Amino acid sequence: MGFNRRQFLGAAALAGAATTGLWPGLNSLAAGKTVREFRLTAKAAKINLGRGPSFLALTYNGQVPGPEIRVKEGEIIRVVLTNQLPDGTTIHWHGLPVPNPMDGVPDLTQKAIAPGRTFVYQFEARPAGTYLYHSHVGYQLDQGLYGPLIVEPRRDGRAFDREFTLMLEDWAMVNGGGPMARRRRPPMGRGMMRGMMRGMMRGGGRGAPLLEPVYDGFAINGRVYPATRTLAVKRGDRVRLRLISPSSSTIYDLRLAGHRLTITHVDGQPIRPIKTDVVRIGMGERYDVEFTADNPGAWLLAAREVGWGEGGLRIEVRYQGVRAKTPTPPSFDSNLLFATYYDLRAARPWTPPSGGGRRFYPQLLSWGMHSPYWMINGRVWPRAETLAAARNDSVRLAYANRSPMAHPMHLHGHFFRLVNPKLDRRFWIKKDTIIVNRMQRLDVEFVADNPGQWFHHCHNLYHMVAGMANSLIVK
Ligand SMILES: [Cu+2]
Repeated sequence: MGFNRRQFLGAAALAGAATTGLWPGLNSLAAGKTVREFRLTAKAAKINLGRGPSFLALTYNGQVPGPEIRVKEGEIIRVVLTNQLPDGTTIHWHGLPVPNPMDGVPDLTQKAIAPGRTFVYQFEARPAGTYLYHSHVGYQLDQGLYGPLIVEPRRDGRAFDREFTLMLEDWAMVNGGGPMARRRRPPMGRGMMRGMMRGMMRGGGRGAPLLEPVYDGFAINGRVYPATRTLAVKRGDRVRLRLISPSSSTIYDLRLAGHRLTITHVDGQPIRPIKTDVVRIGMGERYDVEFTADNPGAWLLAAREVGWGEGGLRIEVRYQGVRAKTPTPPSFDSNLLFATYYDLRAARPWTPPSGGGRRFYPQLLSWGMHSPYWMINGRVWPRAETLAAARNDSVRLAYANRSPMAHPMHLHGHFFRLVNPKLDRRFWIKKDTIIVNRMQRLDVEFVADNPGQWFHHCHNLYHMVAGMANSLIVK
């Protein structure tokens, strides 16, 4: 997304002294640190994804995705957000453990910013990694309010020749975006379940949460193939892709034809590099992958949408000097190497905490058979449980998914570790969003070291709005 970055640096990157005294809890960060200021205006704008109709979406600065925010680890990010929407809005810095008042969850960490008003977010960019920012109000994320957020390490140990940031987007190309789509998709595509969901939709009534739209465009960086920007490589290049999913209700299996990928980071955090043919990426997840350009040609990086099948998300990777007209798509049929969460291990060992209490919270993920609601432990946000932890407690969340869909569960303000009984605890991987497959049991554990009340929810936006959320208080 170099084009976004240039445009943006000219307008906004300033260095200067941080303001002190304005932001509770941030004074200690101000002294002597470089402040990077970015100006974002949330507004409706007509967009075109290069294929299909032009339509009204919600945008930052008139573009989708929003401009790339890229800083160095330890710098202060300062974002001046002006709301030109007819409704309230906020920005959440997905994955970054920011101070609670900066976390951007309406009615939990701040009041939604009213139309016409401006709000300043300011926090230290740490740790390095691939993140995203997005609105946390209603369905605004599915209407276009998101952008990439990259925190570069002070020193990058991994050498590469080219880097591309790819935002993987699901779009309903109607005025107003996702939630305005007429066609909805039931949690299971066919049979009995579909009949039940139809009943639910009729019974839902006004103000009831929506089912996921049937998307008519899968875009990368705001462009639908073949209007996507081809990734140009040279033979011998080491290429890094930062894959980010701001999609609202699509999980992708991605594969690059002609190449094997090496995963180096999950949710921005380094792992021991591991080869894979397929990368599965859920809503809110990020993967940094690399490949060596050792197979000249024109190739497609393409996805299958898990549970839905229909392909659509794709982009071309083309070697310099290659004349082939049509790029070769990947096959998903042969015996493929598929690195799962449980195959991954952290790059560096960590020391599990010894002090602090222990908390254990079962989290049953379920679906209301006769209601349009999605639940954790049978409860619908905001009438949900509050999980409590004292500072530096070790907290375990034990997910049990008793529903017909996968749920990418996301915790704010913290990274958690995936409990992996096959592995020495010191190498458990660090994530902030994790797919819990249907009928799966999966545990995560974290140290509650960031005080405040934090949102915890399914990152399928339609499930979140339909109640699949609760909160964690760290005192
Ligand atoms: Cu869900």
